[in-house]
Amino acid sequence: MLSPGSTGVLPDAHAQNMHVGGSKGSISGNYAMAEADLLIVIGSRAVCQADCSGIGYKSAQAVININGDLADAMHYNRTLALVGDITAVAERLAIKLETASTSANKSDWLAACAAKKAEWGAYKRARFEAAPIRDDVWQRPALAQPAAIKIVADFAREIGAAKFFDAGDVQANGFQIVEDDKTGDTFTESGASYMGFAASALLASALADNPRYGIAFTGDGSFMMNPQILIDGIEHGVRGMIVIFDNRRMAAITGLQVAQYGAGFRTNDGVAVDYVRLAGSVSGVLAVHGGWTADELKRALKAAYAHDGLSVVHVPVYCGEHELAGLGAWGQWNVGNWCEDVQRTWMEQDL
Ligand SMILES: Cc1ncc(C[n+]2csc(CCOP(=O)(O)OP(=O)(O)O)c2C)c(N)n1
Ligand SMILES: [Mg+2]
Repeated sequence: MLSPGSTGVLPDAHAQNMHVGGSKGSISGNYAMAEADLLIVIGSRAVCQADCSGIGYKSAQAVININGDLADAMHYNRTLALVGDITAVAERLAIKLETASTSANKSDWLAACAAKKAEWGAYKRARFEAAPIRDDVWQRPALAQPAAIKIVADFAREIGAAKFFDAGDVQANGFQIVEDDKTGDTFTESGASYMGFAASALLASALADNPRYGIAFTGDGSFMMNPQILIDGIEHGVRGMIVIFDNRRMAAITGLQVAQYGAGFRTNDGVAVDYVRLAGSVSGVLAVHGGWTADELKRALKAAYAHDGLSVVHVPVYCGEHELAGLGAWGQWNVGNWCEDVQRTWMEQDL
């Protein structure tokens, strides 16, 4: 089970990679978090995005925590802490395990996990392949965010680009979507809730000795926290792309409002912004419209990538109640009026 900051530590298709877990999480990752009777932590800081989402670890009877940080190693009760360099500890353990026999129920557990992973795979696919959905703001069908992000993530893999995910639904959908086979391909702000992180991270690549082409995935709300990146990006010679997923609202917050109170409140507006003209007004930036369909978005990404410098792609996305418009929340989040319940069940488990 991965935390959002550790996608790629094991290839995505590996049978024992149960995908991301936590308050957004996945069907398979959260299943493993809820059902495992032994928890082996490797290097986790146990912050909210990693494992304090209420879903873990209700069945765990014991913890082995391999960690370089003493405080993190002792985060849970009933812990055997193996403190030190993770690689060195893991290597010594692996040598010992070569001669040990596996427990009798291991294959049952792996089969149950594989079934949940297949369920998550089918659930994701339905959303990735969803046709554009009629949207009230755009007054026409537009791609939903999961489908649009998947297209851009696949393009990043094709060209070997680093992916930077901003705060909000863009990030939550992002780490649910990415299917990395190695570390270092995806960067999130790991729960710091720093709106504007993605564009800033892209700008930082201008300082690198060997800069890598990067794609910043950002929402309309987060992008407007830091639009000066367009000027600094040109000034410092960034090569990369900013993709703005525009739902004309702070959808992550609308989603919480609807889930907690049954209504959205002042997290959207009626002000249209033409991000192609806004970004295109900065000399040196190539700005293109991302279109309304998968094919149009793919063409826009190619055009943006062909520009030897900083480019911006404006992708209007659907936002609403349609079931294919989101990747779901599979955990319990310790926020707002949920806190009491989440904390009570957390304290009950005594881990
Ligand atoms: C400075 C700051 N204010 C408020 C928040 C809370 N917050 C987290 S995500 C988000 C909205 C993000 O909106 P957008 O970038 O448009 O992404 P969307 O959720 O719509 O995809 C807000 C307000 C924050 N993280 N940082
Ligand atoms: Mg938004």
